[in-house]
Amino acid sequence: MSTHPAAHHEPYHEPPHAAHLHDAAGHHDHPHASHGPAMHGPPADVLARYARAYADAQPAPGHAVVRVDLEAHEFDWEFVAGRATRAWGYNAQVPGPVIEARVGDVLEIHLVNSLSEPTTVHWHGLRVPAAMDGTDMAQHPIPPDGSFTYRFLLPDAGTFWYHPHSNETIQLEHGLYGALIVRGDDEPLVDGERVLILDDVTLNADGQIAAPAGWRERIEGREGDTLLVNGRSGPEIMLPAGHVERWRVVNASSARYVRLSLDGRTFRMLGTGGGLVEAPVSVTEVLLTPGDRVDVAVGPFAEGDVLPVESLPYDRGLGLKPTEPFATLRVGVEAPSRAHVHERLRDIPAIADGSVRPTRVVRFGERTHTERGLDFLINDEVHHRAEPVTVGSLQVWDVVNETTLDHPFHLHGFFFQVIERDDRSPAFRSWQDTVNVPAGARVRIAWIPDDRPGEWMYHCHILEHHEAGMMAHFVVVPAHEMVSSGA
Ligand SMILES: [Cu+2]
Repeated sequence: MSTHPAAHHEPYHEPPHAAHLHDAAGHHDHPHASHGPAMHGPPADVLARYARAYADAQPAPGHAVVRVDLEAHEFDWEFVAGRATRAWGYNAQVPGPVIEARVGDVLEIHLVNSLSEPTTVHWHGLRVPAAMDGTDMAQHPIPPDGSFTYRFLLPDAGTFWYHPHSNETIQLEHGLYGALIVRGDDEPLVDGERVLILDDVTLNADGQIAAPAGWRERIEGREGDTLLVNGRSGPEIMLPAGHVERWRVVNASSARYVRLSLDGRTFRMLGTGGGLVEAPVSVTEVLLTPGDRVDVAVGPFAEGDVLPVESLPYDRGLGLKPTEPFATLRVGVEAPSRAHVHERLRDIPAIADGSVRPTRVVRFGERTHTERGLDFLINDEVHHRAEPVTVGSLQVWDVVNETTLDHPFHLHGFFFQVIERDDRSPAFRSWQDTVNVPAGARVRIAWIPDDRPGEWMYHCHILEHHEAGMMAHFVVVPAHEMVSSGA
C-alpha cells in the first residue's frame, strides 16, 4: 500500500450528486477485501494541487496562451433536419467548437456550467497534470451556474477530444463533446482537413432523445438508431477530384463500434489516438471503439465518384449488425493538388517488446447481481482501487477480457504502446490511450508514467460499463517516494 502524503484513504464527503451516481452503480455493497473503500472524490489538498498546476502551465518560448470560453447548456438542435431536439452541448452547437492549438501552447479554457446539474470537462488523450484531468477524482464537479478554468501545456500533436466526466451516459448522449486538435511543426501536407465526430442517438416519437431503456442498455451499452456525423444525420461531404484530405475521426458514441470503410477504397492511416504513426498504413477499413480517434488521408478520387462513408458489420459480442451508412462522399470537379504525405512521419521508439514480463494483470470481468442484472468488474471489483505506480517505472500490463463482450480499455493522461495481442506483435507501432480488448482476448500494453503524480484512472469506454463499475483508480507517485517506504 502506498504511503505517499496525499490523504487518499481518509474519509471525505461526497457531494450529493456523486453519491447519487454511485447509488445507481450499486456502490455500497462492493467488496474491497484488501484495499479499503475506493475513494470517489478529489484529494483533500485539491485546491493546492490545482493552483500549482495552473501556475506551472507556461507556454514554450515563442508560443501563446490560447483562451477558449465554453458554456455547457441546453438548446434546440436539429440532429435530423427539420426536427428540433432538446440537446445539451457547448456554445449552442453539437459537437462543441473545435479547439485548435499548437504543441507548446498553453490552453486556458473557461467553462461556465449553465446546465441544471454538475459537470466537469475531461481532456481525452491529453497529457495534462492530474489536477486538470476533469474527473470527479481531480476536482469537485462544477455546480449549476458555477464556472471553472482549466489551464495546461500541450506537449503532443494529435487528434483529441473533450467531454464531461460526470453523468456521462446522459451528458455525452445529449451532445456534450467536441474535438481538440494540436498541431506539430511537421504535419503531412494535404489539400484540406476535416474533423468527423461520429455518434449515434435514439430519438423518440416527439423527436427527443429517448430515455435509457433499462437494464439491457446498461449491460450492452447504448446504441442509437440515428447515426450522426458532427451532430447531423446523413450529411454529404464534397471533395474535389484529385484532392487528398486529412480526416480526423473521433468516435464519440456511448457504445457503438465503428468499422470505418469508404466503400472498400484504400486510404492511408496517418495517426492514432496518440498522434502520427511512424509511416502511413494503407488500409481499406479501420476499427474505432468508443473514445478512439484515427487520422486518415483519403483520396484522390475521380470526378463523379459517390462513396458511402460507412461502418462495416462488427460483432462486439452481440451479433453482427448490417453495414451502416454515416455519410455520403461526393467527388466534384477536378482541382489541383499540393498534397504530399511523406513515407516516414516520425519515429516511435519501442519501450518494450512481447518478451518482457508483465508487471500487472488487469482483468475485465462481470458478475450477475439480483437487482442490477450485471456488474462490470476490474479484478473482481466495481470501481477497483489498483496499486500505485512510480514515475519513470516501466509498466507492462496484460489486459485480459474474461467476459463475452468486447471492452475498449482507456487510460487517462498517459499514452501506451500495444506490444502484443494474444501472443502476436501488432503490425505497426503507435501511441494509444484507448485500445479494444476483444471478448476472451489478452492485450499487452507498455507505458512509462512521466512526472505527473496524482490520482489517475482507467476504464472501459463503453459509458454504461464505466458507470456500472468497470473502472479503476490508481495513484502515480513521485520517484523519490518509494511505494513501500514509510513516509
Ligand atoms: Cu465495456
